[in-house]
Formats: sequence, structure tokens, C-alpha cells
Amino acid sequence: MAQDQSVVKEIDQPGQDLPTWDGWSTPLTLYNSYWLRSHTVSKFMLVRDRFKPRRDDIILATHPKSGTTWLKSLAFTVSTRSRFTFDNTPLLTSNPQRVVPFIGVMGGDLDNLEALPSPRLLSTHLPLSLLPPAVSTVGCRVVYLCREPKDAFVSRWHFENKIGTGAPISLDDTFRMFCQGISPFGPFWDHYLEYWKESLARPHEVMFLRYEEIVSDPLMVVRKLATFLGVPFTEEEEESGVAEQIVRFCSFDSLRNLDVNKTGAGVERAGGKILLEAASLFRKGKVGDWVNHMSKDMAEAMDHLVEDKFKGSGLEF
Ligand code: PAP
Repeated sequence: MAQDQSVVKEIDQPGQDLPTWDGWSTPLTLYNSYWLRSHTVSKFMLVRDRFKPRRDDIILATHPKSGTTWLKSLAFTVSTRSRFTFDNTPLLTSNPQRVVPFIGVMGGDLDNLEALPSPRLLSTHLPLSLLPPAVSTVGCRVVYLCREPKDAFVSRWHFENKIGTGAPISLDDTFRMFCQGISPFGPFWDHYLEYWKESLARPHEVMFLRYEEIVSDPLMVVRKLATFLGVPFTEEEEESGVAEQIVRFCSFDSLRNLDVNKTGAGVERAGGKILLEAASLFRKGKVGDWVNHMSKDMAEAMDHLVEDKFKGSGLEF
């Protein structure tokens, strides 16, 4: 059974007591209204104060399980196409999650990021409010990707059971936690809404994308992405089908079948607690898989929650 709020306990952090929650594969800690994996909190605390955004940074911000791996592959391939071909791209030897560093964690430690040449292609699962305000004020370009919440939830549930070393976590317990907003980088609705509002406030600098949009028209998204990243496809490239080749190279089947993604380690999580196999980032890659896992009642409850949370925002699923 998932714990109820009464079991949430307090832990000591420098200068403050933060609530924690034990129901996922690793404990979560509530920091600035978001639930983060406890072993990452100290690193993420530094991001707001010490990460120095540059005006020409491009930040791929995603809610987990929304297609981060896919977006990283697409954005990396589009933005480095003058340097790499499909035969020598680093995506052949590194998992896409490693090719674009996460701000503050997993190879994206702040000193390492500071040493990277501009323009930097970076990524994060953090909500906008946990990034430095300078991201907005200096005008960094942000590509935000989210996903229909029922599919994001089902993907999260599978993933959590892949990476966990303890007893399996039931779909019912995961559902309750997810709908209470107690999930890694949750509440998901606040995460989506922060970036949604930012995209309305800075439409030329913040591109708001949904997983379903990429699935339904990847070519259109790749072209939009190239223009947004400041490297639109030339007429010559269009004629020779470069955009189509990028879509094909970054497709689920193509990436999943690369040796590096079949057998390699995806991402080592801090604290040595989770060693994520790259293959677990490629499960099904479909829209609407929730129907194979969630009951009608669950689906309706989540739809109501989503409707209620996004009411009046203009954001709909
Ligand atoms: P993260 O949250 O750990 O960063 P992320 O890549 O966002 O991972 O999510 C993984 C999901 O994206 C998986 O969805 P599923 O569980 O519903 O299958 C994964 O299959 C999907 N995915 C990964 N790469 C691709 C791709 N190239 N095309 C389409 N979907 C993909």
C-alpha cells in the first residue's frame, strides 16, 4: 500500500526540515513544492544558485517519461548535423541521455557545464521554478516536452519497476501517488503549467511540445525544431531529404536497435542506487498504451484530475 500523508516523515537538510516519502523505488524529498529523489536534492539545490545560464543556451526541459530520450536525439542530431554524419554521430556510441547532459546531475555537474563551449545543449527534468531566474531573464531558449498524463503515468510505472531493487510497486499504489502529485518531479500538473505559462510569456524563446505531436508528425516537429534552434534546413537539405533521415535515425526502432542502446548502461544515478540500462528507456513508444493497463475508473479519475488542474490555462489533454 502507498503511504498516506500521516507517514510522511521529516529529515534534516542543511538549514531546513524537508518532508520525505517512501513509496517509489527510492525515497523522494519535497523541495520547493516538488518531489525530487532524495539523493539528488543537494545537487539540485545548487542549480538555482550556481548554474549560470548563457543567452545562447538551449535547454531541453521535460517531464519524466515524456520522450526525453527522443527529444535529445532529435535536437542533438539537428543541431550537430554540420559536424557529424549518421556514420560518426556520438549517438552510435552513447545513449542519447548521456549525449545531452542533465543540468546538475549525471555528468552535468555544474563545473563541467561551465567548461562547455557555447552554444550549449543541455537538459533537465527540473521545473522552471528550480532553475535560476536568469533562464528567463537572459532569454535562454527552452524546448519543453510533456506527454498525455495517462501514458506518462503508465510509462513511469513500468520504468519504476525496472529500476527498483525492492518489491514490485503496484499500479494502484503508483496511481495514488501520481495523482496526489507525489512522483519524481511531481506534481506533474504544476510542472507542465510552469513551462506552459513560460511558453505563453516568451513564445519565441520557449517551444512547448507534446509527445503525441511528435508521434503524429515527426517531420513537422523536426523542421520546427531546426528553425527554433537557429539551424533551419536549407533548400538543398530539404531536396536531399535530410529532415526525413533525421526522423528515421531517431525513430524508436532505429535507436532501440543500436548496440549501444541494447546492451549499454543508460545513466548512472547518483548514490550508486540505480544503474539504469539503456534498453529500459525504450519500452513501447506508443500513444494510448494506458488502455492496456488502467481500468476505466482509473482513466476517468485521471482525466477529471487533469481537467481540473488545467482548467482555464488553455492547456488540454
Ligand atoms: P526519462 O524520463 O527517464 O528521461 P524518457 O525518454 O522521457 O525517459 O521516457 C521514456 C519513454 O519514451 C518510453 O515510453 P514508453 O514507456 O511509453 O514506451 C520510451 O519508450 C519512449 N521513447 C524513447 N525513445 C523514443 C523514440 N525514439 N521514439 C518514441 N518514443 C521513445
